[in-house]
Amino acid sequence: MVETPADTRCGFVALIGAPNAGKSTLLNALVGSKVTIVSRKVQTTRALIRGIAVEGDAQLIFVDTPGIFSPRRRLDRAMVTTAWSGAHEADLIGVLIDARKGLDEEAEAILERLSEVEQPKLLILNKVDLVAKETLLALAKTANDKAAFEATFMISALKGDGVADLKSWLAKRVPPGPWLYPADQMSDAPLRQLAAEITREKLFERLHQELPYHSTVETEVWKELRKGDIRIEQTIYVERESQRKIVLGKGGQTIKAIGEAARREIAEIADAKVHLFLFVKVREGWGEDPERYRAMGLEFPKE
Ligand SMILES: Nc1nc2c(ncn2[C@@H]2O[C@H](COP(=O)(O)OP(=O)(O)OP(=O)(O)O)[C@@H](O)[C@H]2O)c(=O)[nH]1
Ligand SMILES: [Mg+2]
Repeated sequence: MVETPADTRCGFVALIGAPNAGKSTLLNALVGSKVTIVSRKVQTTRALIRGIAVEGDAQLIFVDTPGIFSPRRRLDRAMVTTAWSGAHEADLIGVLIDARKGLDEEAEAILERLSEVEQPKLLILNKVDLVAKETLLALAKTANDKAAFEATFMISALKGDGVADLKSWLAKRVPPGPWLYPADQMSDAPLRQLAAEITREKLFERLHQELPYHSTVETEVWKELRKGDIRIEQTIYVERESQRKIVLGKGGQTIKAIGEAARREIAEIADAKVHLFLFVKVREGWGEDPERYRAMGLEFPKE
C-alpha cells in the first residue's frame, strides 16, 4: 500500500476539449513536468495519458484526452471515442475552450454533448494571455448558459496564470479516498511509451501538412547498457514510400534532426545517456491495422 496522510482525497480529472485547446499544455503545467506531448498542430494527442500531481492531502490524476472533432478516418474515430470514454470514467471533467477561438462549431458541439455526461464539469477558458478581459467575461457567460458548469476558470496553461488556483480548487473537490499512486509518481506510462511520443512530437514539429497524421512511432527496443546508458530503437511508420523519403530528408537530414531533438529530450527525462536509433518503415494502411492501435493504447473501431 502507498503511504499517505490521513483523510486523503483522490480523484480522476479528465481534460476534454477541441483539438489545440491546450489540454496537454495544461496537464503538463498541473503536473509540473512533461508527461504528454504538445504541438502547434491539431490532433496531437492520440490516446488517454495520465499525469499525477499531489496538492495538500489530495492526489489528482489528470487524464489528457485527444481533441474532440468530427471524425472521418478510422484513427480519428478511435481518438474521439477515446476522448469521450476518458470523460465518462473520470470523477470531474474540465472542459477546455480556446478563449481566442471562442465558441466555434467544434466547441459548440462539445458543449451540446456534455448533457450526456453525468459527472460534475468545470469550464476552463484557456489562452487568456491572447484575449481581452471583456471578451472572456462574455464567453464565460455564453458557455455557462449552454451547459451546466460548477465553476469557471480563466487560465493561461502556457504562462501558468490561474493554474495554481485551478489545482487547489480541484484538490478540495475530488472525493475522499486513498491515493492510488506513490506520492512522487507523475505518470503511469512506461518511459518507452513517452519516448515514442516525444519522437512523434518532433515529427509534428518538423513535418508539414498532413504527414504527421500519416505516421506513428513505436519503441521496439529499450535496453540498459552496462555503463547506465540506454539504447533505444524506434520505428516510425508511414504509409507510402514518398512519405518515407520526406521523413528521411535530403541525405538523411530530416531524420537526423528529429532523432537528435528526441534523443536530447529523452535523455533528460530518463536521466541517462541515450543512444537513439530511428527506422522508417512503409506500412501501407497502418491506419487500418489493429496492432498499431494496440501500440498506441487505442481501441480498434470496427468500422
Ligand atoms: N498563447 C497560448 N498558447 C497556448 C496556451 N496553451 C496552449 N497553447 C498552445 O496551443 C497549442 C496547442 O497546445 P496543446 O497542449 O498541444 O493542445 P491540445 O488541446 O492538447 O491539442 P490536441 O492534442 O491536438 O487535442 C500549442 O502551440 C501550445 O503552446 C496558452 O495558455 N496561451
Ligand atoms: Mg494534446
